[in-house]
Amino acid sequence: MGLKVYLNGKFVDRDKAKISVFDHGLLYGDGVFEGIRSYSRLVFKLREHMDRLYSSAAAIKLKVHMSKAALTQAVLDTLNKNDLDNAYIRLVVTRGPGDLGLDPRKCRRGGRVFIITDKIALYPKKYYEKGLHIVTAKTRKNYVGAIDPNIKSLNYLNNILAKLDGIKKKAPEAIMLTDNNYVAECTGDNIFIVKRGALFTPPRNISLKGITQQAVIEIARRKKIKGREKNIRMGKVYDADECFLTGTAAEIVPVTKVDGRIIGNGKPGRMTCELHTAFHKLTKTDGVRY
Ligand code: PXG
Repeated sequence: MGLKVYLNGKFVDRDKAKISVFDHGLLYGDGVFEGIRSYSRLVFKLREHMDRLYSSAAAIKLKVHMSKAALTQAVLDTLNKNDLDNAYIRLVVTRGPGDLGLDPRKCRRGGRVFIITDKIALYPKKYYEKGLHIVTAKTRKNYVGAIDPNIKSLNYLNNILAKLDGIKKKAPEAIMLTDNNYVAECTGDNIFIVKRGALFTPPRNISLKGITQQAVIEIARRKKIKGREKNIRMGKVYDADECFLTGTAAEIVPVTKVDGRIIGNGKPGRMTCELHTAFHKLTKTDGVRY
């Protein structure tokens, strides 16, 4: 049996899972999404992802025509249907089909919901053993007064442009700066630095409040590691003892070189490794079972 996709209340074969070319999600990037992961049949931080999805939707005045409980159940049902133990889950709500023109009121038939679940494509092992070599993107992060970074929308062009800057320099990730030169985040990951045993990450008003980032902060608090949100300039990243990125796909991945400069001793840091071990432990216990 091939993979089934949940599409507006039905399960359809992946080849038949299609949406209209008139969907404003496609025409204008008008929609929201979540990338979620399951570990050994436990969906990690599912409630937090659902909360963020509904907050993103509310921020763009997109009505999700399903209750949070019903949509949560649909995620679990999709995983069961596909019998996936370790999965990547992509949950998407679009504005739905409507006439041309960006007025969301044109989408009278309401939002469209789909859930793709698939085997997780893990990052190469060498990323974790050697650490990433990343660069600063030339492209600046959208000004917060234009697009709130906490809306996880389908409009990722800003991040894709930064990703292209990274690709040009053969880097697997790129740091995005705000228009006034503060470190915001990477194209699909949050960033942390470690200095003299304390953890720092950019404030949430200039970057997405990552669910992995919050899990790391929670772990650090339990381990009595000092840390806080802080405005960070690139000089502080170059001068850090350790640097790492967090994200649903990456989990916690060490960074050992930034813009050609070696970070710390050039190897994945001790605190980074300790946090990753604790994070793995958390994924084994913290989640919704299916
Ligand atoms: N910043 C940005 C801009 C992101 O898109 C994160 C930080 C990390 O957040 P989480 O909540 O995942 O810790 C993200 C997350 C994908 C994909 O398929 C992208 C993300 C997450 C999962 C999958 O591109 N981005």
